[in-house]
Amino acid sequence: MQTSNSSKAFKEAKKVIPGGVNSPVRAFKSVGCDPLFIQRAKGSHIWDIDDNEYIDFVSSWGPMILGHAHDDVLRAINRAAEKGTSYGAPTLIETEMAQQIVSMVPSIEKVRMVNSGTEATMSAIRLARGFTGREKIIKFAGCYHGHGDSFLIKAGSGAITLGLPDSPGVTKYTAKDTLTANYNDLDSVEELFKQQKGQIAAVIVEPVAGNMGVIPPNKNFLKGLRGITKQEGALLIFDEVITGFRLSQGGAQQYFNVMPDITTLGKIIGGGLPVGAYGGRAEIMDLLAPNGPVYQAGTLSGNPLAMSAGLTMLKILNQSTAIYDELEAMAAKVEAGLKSNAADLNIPLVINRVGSMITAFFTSVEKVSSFDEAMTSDAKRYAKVFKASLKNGIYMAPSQFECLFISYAHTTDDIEQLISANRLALEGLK
Ligand code: KE4
Repeated sequence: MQTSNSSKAFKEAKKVIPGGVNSPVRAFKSVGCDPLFIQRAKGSHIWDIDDNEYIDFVSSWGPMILGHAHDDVLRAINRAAEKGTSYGAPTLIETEMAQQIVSMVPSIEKVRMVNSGTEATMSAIRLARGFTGREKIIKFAGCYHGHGDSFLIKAGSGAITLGLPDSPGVTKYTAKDTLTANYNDLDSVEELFKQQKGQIAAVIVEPVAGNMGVIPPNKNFLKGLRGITKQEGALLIFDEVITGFRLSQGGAQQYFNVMPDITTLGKIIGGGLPVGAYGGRAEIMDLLAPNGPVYQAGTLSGNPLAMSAGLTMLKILNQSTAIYDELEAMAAKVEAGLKSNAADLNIPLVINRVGSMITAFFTSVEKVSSFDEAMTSDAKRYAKVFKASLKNGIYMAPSQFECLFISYAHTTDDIEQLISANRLALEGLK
């Protein structure tokens, strides 16, 4: 497999784009090879600019749950584009989109559209601070909520991958208002509320951690957070940018039956176009301008093309739970196949999966249910498996600390190819 055109393109890109990419994890830095430049995608497959074909398990980091270039989504975008691309004025499809989200996400009575997951989480904590009149927030080490200043403290995703969990440029005054607890450790949360009595506006959490690799919530973790925040008069924010519409039609809050005060959304909601959103009870959301004093705005928020793509996707997902049953069955097959490969070859591996979100941690610890346990992973081993899999036509996240996503477009044959490529890659570790 030759990828010389991608390497040449990367060289060119680095002359005019910092690091040659518009988002750090795309640079393949932690897997030690040049990134592939993609020319097109359809269904579960993508092609790079050297015409190599791969089965895609990155799914654009989550949005492509129905596969790439879905015919209905493309049709919707084209139809919308013919009428113009942006008006900066209210449109009927924004109301329709909001009604769709309200009908699917149990805790949301009102929702505001923005343009990315980062914008959604930044706005959600501002709203929580405005609603409670408090200034501090609690996040969890290893969780990633986008690149807003308040979140780049012990952050996950690319920040871990590149070893930059606390970014320069975040002022000490901002950092002092972000308290960090440990995922799956309710005591660490209670301790912070004790120390900072009456000062904490919100706890923001990925209901299933996806940015330190997949870490499921322990049995009472989410319910425990709900209880502590209620008792302390703080808001609970579920960052469902990954889990929203992925774990079920109502996301993680429906899957685990725990209701947050504010939910942030992204990825799937845009059908591959730039969309984020945040929503919650009307009494909270009505604090937002122009109704209330909490300001948030966006030139392209609710963009008609993005709404058309996202609404089409949500309507398909909302048609039947059979899609989620199918995703579950395929993902369970992947989990079983990877586990049996590792057992046969005696390679220490911990596989975490919730629905169609999977991570294989290259570590010999018994379980990975915390940030510290995730950090015992051997990123070099992951890199070797990543590159060997790529050579066998499997495109996975170029980082140990991300998710492998199963989409509705994946076929049994795709899954079998993943499992056999993984076996070859593990054999290469021997
Ligand atoms: P965006 O601003 O990238 O749309 O969303 C930020 C965000 C917020 N919350 C969660 C739980 C997220 O996972 C993300 C973004 N996820 C990463 C990958 N895990 C995006 C990939 C990238 O940074 O290029």
